[in-house]
Amino acid sequence: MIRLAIVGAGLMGEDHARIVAQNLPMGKLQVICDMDRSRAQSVADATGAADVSIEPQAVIGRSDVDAVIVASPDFTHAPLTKACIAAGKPVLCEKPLSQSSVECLDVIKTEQSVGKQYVMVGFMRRYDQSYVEMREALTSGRLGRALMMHNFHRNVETPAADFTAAMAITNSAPHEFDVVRHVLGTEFTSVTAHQPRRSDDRVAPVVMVVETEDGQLVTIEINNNAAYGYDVRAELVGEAGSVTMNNVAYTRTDIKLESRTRYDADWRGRYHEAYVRQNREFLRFAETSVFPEIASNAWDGYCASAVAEAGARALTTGTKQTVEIISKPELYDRPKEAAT
Ligand code: ISE
Repeated sequence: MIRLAIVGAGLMGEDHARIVAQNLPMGKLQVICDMDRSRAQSVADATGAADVSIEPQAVIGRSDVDAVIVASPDFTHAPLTKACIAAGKPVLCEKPLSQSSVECLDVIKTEQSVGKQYVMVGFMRRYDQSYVEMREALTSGRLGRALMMHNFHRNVETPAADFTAAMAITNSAPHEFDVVRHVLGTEFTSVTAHQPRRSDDRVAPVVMVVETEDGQLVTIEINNNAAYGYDVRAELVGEAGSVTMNNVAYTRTDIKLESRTRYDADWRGRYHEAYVRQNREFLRFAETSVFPEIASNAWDGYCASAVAEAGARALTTGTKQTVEIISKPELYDRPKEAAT
């Protein structure tokens, strides 16, 4: 039994707590921590967590806490993750590890200094069955060499009034940056970013074209104001065929010459199964110290931030930007599986 602390009791902290309470009997919710005690208490009441706190650093150090899920605001992710490494506690940090690649490198250095991996980054799409099957089509060789991957990522509306086009790249697109690197088994080399014009002052879609070191082209559309529903799609094109993600809906209703399927309002329903799989792997990692084969690690968190920074520069300058990444530290070496 792994005794878990969840730091941050907002939308994602609450979702993680529910997933552990309802789906993962090998985890015990020990502490829910939030700067707002009443918010922590209401999540604890709903999920049966043993205790609440408003002190994240103290929680990380508690002897009755074996592992930590960090779901607090983005700017706290790296410092709290470093505190977990220092305390020798496995940590599942919500994405992004940091919006700054320099800060991600700081986390990497902290892990290198202890010579062991403690950090899983919450890029849950790696566990989504659609991407699992795309990756498998490549690694098995069935699809031939990968040529392109097209991605659409649409939200109903921006989460906050001050959400900008740059944030579409640094906050939403990291999911695509991570999962595309994972599916293709390669690194990005350059990015361009473009925007159509809207008729109002809402954030317009951002369309990126990203090149990989293996010569593939990746298109990514982020539309944070798509209005109609939460909609993520992708198509992986290889030399021998293509794999397209189906919309996930349990039913279709056909009435009065019309056919309807539903969209989720946000990602929690669409990726529920992926979150459950990810969190199960995290608990196993906490129990066995064996880093899960497909999980995102601190290096992956760094790569996602480095591409996002290049993407944001591409948008501001209107020019193609090189993705600068350092060479991968040995600690993060994994066998390269994708067929070339
Ligand atoms: C948002 O930033 C997220 O973090 C969610 O995981 C993602 O699915 C959503 O579409 C993003 O906008």
